[in-house]
Amino acid sequence: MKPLLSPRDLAKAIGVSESSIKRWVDDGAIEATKTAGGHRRIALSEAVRFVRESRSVVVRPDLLGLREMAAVGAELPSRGDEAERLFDYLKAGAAAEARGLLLSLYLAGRSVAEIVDGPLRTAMERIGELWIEEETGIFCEHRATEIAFRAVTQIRGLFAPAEQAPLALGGAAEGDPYTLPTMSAAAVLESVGWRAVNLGPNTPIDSLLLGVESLHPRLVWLSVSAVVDREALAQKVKRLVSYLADGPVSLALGGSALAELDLAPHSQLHVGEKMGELEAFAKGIALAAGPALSPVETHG
Ligand code: B12
Repeated sequence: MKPLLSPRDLAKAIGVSESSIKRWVDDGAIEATKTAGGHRRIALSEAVRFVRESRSVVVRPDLLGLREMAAVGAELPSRGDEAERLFDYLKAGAAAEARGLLLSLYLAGRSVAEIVDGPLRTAMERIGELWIEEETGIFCEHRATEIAFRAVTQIRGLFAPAEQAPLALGGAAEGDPYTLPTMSAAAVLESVGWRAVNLGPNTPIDSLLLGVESLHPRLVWLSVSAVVDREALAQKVKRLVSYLADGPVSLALGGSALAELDLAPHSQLHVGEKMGELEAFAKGIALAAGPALSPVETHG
């Protein structure tokens, strides 16, 4: 992906004149920096924000460093068919098409949370049923997970969180090998202006605590998609909750196996079934804390 674009690149990418882009920059509709020689340069994250908000059509995605979008063409599937189309790509191992579809949905204005909770989750659910009927099911599942992971990583790469943006830290619990949910949580948080440090799958709760002590995040997320020792993990999560209790750090929990832990409600504990809830929760924290914590840029 290109980190900085010239007005000419962006103009060609969305099929408008270079002078229009320069005018929008000068009017403040597009944020840009200037090179030592006085040339306007637009950050990719800003170009993406503009494309989404102005509902521009990307005609030359390669100029944004997003050539995968060309693989799906200009015609996006209708809402009801998105998951089906993604499932077909994931099942067939069509990596560029899968990435192109998810990127296109994002550039067309859908939020990261909507994409993850919608087509991505549904397509992965269907991928998860393949092993029951097909010998190649597990092969397909592993390949699809890798393709989806890379797609979410690529979307995450479109954000450039500001240094002063609030920090979130999280991962998948110990014994949990699932990579997509926790990576998606990081992408969702960055899409609404947070900085996110994802510790990834199989993160010991004690290591998460060490991370809290050293990084001082404002929000901690924990995704639980697989539980090995129910009792032991429930105890550790309870310890995490009481460690964070009454402090400034909020805890968000979710994941398809979270219910197995049977956690009692707690004022510091925010349980969600979808990424949309994590997004709303993060936005709420930033709003309640006022400008000191408010994300600088919001793309959601
Ligand atoms: C990929 C996958 C795997 C991969 C994961 C690889 C990887 N690198 O991540 C691997 C190969 C490890 C795997 C292993 C197994 N799997 Co598996 N797996 C899946 C699959 C297909 C997709 C999961 C996924 O990533 N989904 C995409 C994410 C984005 O969606 P999500 O997990 O639903 O998360 C959503 C919410 O929970 C929420 N959320 C998640 N985290 C958080 C966090 C916060 C804070 C919030 C607010 C919300 C939130 O938002 C997300 C988006 O809406 C699911 C299918 C399914 N129905 O889920 C099966 C599935 C979960 N697996 C299943 C099974 C049976 C297994 C195995 C037992 C298979 C085996 N015989 O070995 C093992 C067990 C592993 C273990 N240690 O427990 C079953 C579970 C059935 C059950 N309920 O018991 C499923 C449902 C498949 C099926 N239909 O049979 N699996």
